[in-house]
Amino acid sequence: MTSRSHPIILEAQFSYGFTDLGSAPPSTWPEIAFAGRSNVGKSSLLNALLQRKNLVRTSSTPGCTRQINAFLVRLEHLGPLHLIDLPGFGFAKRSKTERKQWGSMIDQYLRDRAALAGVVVLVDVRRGPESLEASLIQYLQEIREPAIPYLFVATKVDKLPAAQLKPRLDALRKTTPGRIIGFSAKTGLGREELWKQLLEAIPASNRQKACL
Ligand SMILES: Nc1nc2c(ncn2[C@@H]2O[C@H](COP(=O)(O)OP(=O)(O)OP(=O)(O)O)[C@@H](O)[C@H]2O)c(=O)[nH]1
Ligand SMILES: [Mg+2]
Repeated sequence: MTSRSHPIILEAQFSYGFTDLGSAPPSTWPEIAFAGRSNVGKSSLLNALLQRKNLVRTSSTPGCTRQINAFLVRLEHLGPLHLIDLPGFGFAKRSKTERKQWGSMIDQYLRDRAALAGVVVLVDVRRGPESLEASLIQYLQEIREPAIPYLFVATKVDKLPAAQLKPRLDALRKTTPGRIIGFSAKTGLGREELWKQLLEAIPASNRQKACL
């Protein structure tokens, strides 16, 4: 790596989408998944992270992402990795059957995807983690040994007046397990810190596969 704190993105492209793990291609590269309520900003965060305006479809209507979508990213001096955009949790407007199907699709992915190296849990900075996110974290700790690493991101920080941001993040840090990074897809705030954490989650064996 150079001295810059975020990697140089050589390529970012849609790789595959699936609704059933059985039909997903084998996991070739480490995967980092982005989870959170509908409309919290998962797809927007991926676009901001990859510095691509419309690579990942976003929408002001909750429930936009309906399948699990994988984006292949090639970074300078690092092996490739997949960033995984998960459909949002807890979207009440779907039918019960559909919600159940979605739940089991995400559940199966988190439980069985061998390449899953970490989960980023997104919460709106104004809401913070609630019981839904707490159950997700607990679930992540139960389903695998060793547990899948996770990290919280507080999204849409640009919606808070600047003077309120630090006190709000300080308050969230006191009550949130593990690390929480403030992020704005609109201004790019938090992007470097998030990249740094993501790269730490990638298995060392893959990090050494430099020079593609
Ligand atoms: N102001 C502001 N708006 C944001 C930010 N991130 C996302 N949004 C807006 O929030 C809405 C939802 O964003 P998405 O990225 O589609 O949310 P999602 O979590 O992928 O939603 P689902 O696919 O439905 O689960 C869109 O209108 C975005 O423009 C942010 O950092 N700041
Ligand atoms: Mg989405």
